[in-house]
Amino acid sequence: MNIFRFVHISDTHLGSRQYSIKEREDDFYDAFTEAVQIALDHEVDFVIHSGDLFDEHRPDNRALSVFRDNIIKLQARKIPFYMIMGDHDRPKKDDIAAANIFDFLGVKVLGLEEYESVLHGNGSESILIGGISNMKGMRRERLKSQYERANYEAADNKMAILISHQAISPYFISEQCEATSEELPVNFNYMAFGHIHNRLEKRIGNSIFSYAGSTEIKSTNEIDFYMRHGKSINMVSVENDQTTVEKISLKSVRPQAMVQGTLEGVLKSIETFVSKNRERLEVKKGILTMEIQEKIKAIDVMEAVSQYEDLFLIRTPVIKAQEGEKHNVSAMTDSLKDMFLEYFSGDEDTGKMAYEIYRDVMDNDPEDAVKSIEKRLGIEGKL
Ligand SMILES: [Mn+2]
Repeated sequence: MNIFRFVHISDTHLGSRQYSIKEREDDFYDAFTEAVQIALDHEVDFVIHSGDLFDEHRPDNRALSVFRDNIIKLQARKIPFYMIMGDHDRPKKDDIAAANIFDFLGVKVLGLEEYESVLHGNGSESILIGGISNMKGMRRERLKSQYERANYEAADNKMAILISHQAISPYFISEQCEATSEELPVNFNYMAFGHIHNRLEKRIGNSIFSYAGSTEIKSTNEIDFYMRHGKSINMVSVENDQTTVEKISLKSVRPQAMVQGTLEGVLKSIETFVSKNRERLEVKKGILTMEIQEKIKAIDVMEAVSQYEDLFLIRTPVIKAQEGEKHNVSAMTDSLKDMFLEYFSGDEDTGKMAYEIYRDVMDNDPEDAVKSIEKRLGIEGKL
């Protein structure tokens, strides 16, 4: 029988603690545990994870133990866990991936520096699983040739899945993308992608390309999408050249309300949110983020919203009293490049340079970052 069923999970960011709230760390564990339970309940053949399993390359011990506990459950049913590294959990050059510690429990980390594959199953009843960990910064230029290699290998296999963790245009702001959709391989039945936290699914010819999305809300700019579509994982089946994907919603995700305006306006918005989402809030208390656009003391705002303490964990409000200080709360984490340009306003070259140096540091191992910065400043080898 040539059919394989698996779940595609992504961007679980175990160990992440949003807003420094203790409950927010547990939420990421809950969502991952729920995702694994779905895999167990559906008796899948294997699990695919497309990167950012952990929030950091040296995860906290709790994050490691939550991962271990879940992998033990999968191992007991002989369900292997195939994964790659995202930009968050990719180890430094001379280290191994944290997830590698659990290789004896059926965890297989694919392709750290180049494309790598395994066959799941036997002979004619097998499926090729190829993967390449996140390639950005200095590694980015190698991505295209690795995709070509992957494509070449997939052509020889009847059924094949690719796992990758990249920003692909036009699905994301092009300045932050490492490849375009035209550069993707075409011979895979399913392309399991990670990195973009809002879910996306595209049919490309006979194949399906999908960002499964993060399992919890990692950043405030995911809140809108979450409130409309929820968070989910993909249940995928590949049968010869037919691929089908079903989105399965996660129930453990904590709802979040982000509201702004005068105190009176904010109170109205909260009321609307509560009446629309009461069911979700009864599963798990929500988180309330407020920006108050009038002159008022934070303590008075907290007093006014104290009636919602049973439904929300309430964050200290941001008060924006002055005209001109107003800005959209959800836009806070949008284009970082614009923030740099704004900071160096009037000096566009310096703004651009600062942003590029920032990217050098974020995207590379330390030695590579230093090299890249020296090159930018024209002082290569002079230090
Ligand atoms: Mn991520």
